[in-house]
Amino acid sequence: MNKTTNNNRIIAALATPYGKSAVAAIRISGNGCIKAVERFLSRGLETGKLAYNVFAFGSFKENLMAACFKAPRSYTGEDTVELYPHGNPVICDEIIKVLVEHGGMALAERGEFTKRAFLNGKLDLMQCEALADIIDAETEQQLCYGNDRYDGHFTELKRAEQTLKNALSTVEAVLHYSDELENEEKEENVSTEVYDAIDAVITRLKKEIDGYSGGRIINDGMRIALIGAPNVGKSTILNALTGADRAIVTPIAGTTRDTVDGEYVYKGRKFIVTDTAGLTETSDIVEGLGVERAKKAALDADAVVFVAANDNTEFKDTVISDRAVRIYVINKRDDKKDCGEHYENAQDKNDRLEISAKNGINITALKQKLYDSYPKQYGEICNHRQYGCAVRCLEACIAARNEGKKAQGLEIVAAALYEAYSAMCELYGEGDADENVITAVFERFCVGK
Ligand SMILES: Nc1nc2c(ncn2[C@@H]2O[C@H](COP(=O)(O)OP(=O)(O)OP(=O)(O)O)[C@@H](O)[C@H]2O)c(=O)[nH]1
Ligand SMILES: [Mg+2]
Repeated sequence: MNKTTNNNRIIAALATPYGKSAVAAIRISGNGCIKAVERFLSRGLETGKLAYNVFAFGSFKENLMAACFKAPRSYTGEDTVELYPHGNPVICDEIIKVLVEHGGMALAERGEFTKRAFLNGKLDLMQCEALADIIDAETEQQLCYGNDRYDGHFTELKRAEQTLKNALSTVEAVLHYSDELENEEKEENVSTEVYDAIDAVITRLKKEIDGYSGGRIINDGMRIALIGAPNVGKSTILNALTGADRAIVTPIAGTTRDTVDGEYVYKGRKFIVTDTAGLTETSDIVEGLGVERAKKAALDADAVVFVAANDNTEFKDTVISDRAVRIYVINKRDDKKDCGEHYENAQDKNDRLEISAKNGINITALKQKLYDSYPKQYGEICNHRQYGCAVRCLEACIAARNEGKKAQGLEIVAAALYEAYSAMCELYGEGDADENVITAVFERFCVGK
């Protein structure tokens, strides 16, 4: 998407939830909007000042607070107006109707204000994603992580982008401005500094890519699969962990057929637990499909809780991802006492945590064990789009380095470096970013943001 193609129509939207509240906020953006809104106000707006005003049209009248911000010193980088009427849908609908029908404004699309901030260079794409994560945050950790990314606390990737840019211009300068030199001489002119710089970027990218699952888990929650034979108490564990009656529990083996998800937050971290059908050999078609889904849940999980029961039912194994954590739990130990917050004190023999899901014994210990499994390492990358850009950049850097070693010609090195640099630009939404990617990012936002 070409950043200069910003459509400059004036947009308006309710920025607060639709319903009754003390105050609501209506946001308007687009150059010329201050004058356009002032037509309906009893007095003029003063930049950066929130002041009492009256919005009136025909027989409709609303006493409200209003403020305006002049381009480029506003959130969107355009002239903006914010109106704070009473939080009543009838009032807000009427104001927006007047603005659209008589003020020539358009209703804003999802995330359109932030999209304008991006198109006007106020925010990069990574910051926009961080903002969406801040708005979606359900836990303290998600909020901190979003704010750290939004505020630019992670600097390494941006530095790597600059390093690549410098390396690319060095290589291109040699290519374009030393026509009289032979290829080998040109090669020598690209100092080892360029290759050292690429090596540094490779090291950094590998670290970032390794930290991806950590970032994703903070943002989306840690995915836990409960895996075991039928009737060991997996559904009871799901209910105990989430403190809700999520899954059906009966004494009949094979009760759970489909996967059932539940969520909980423990000490500011988010966990998504998937209860699964008991792993068993079966000729029953429905149960067989359930077993397939259970195996898939185990494969997709960040932590797998293998459950056995105290009645000699054994652990069932299944394939899990390399990075996933394994936790072994023996359920139905009804005689054990709750150990409170510290699982170290729990009956944790041979790394097998003994619990009674039915009586809530050592459930806190299990939560603590899962909490301790949260990845310690994470960086700036936390979603699939960002991961894809980082991998593309890394592959191109490795190609540039290998071509450099083989001395196969500077043109090839330059092309690989260009590919690496454009992957970084894509990460931050710089240059001609793909319209579909941009649309997908801003569709995550609500209307009015
Ligand atoms: N005594 C005792 N019974 C339990 C405990 N946890 C679960 N149960 C009982 O074990 C039976 C099976 O529990 P579920 O939670 O449905 O077991 P499941 O592993 O989900 O079973 P499937 O869905 O068939 O795979 C039920 O009667 C539960 O009440 C426990 O800690 N102690
Ligand atoms: Mg079950």
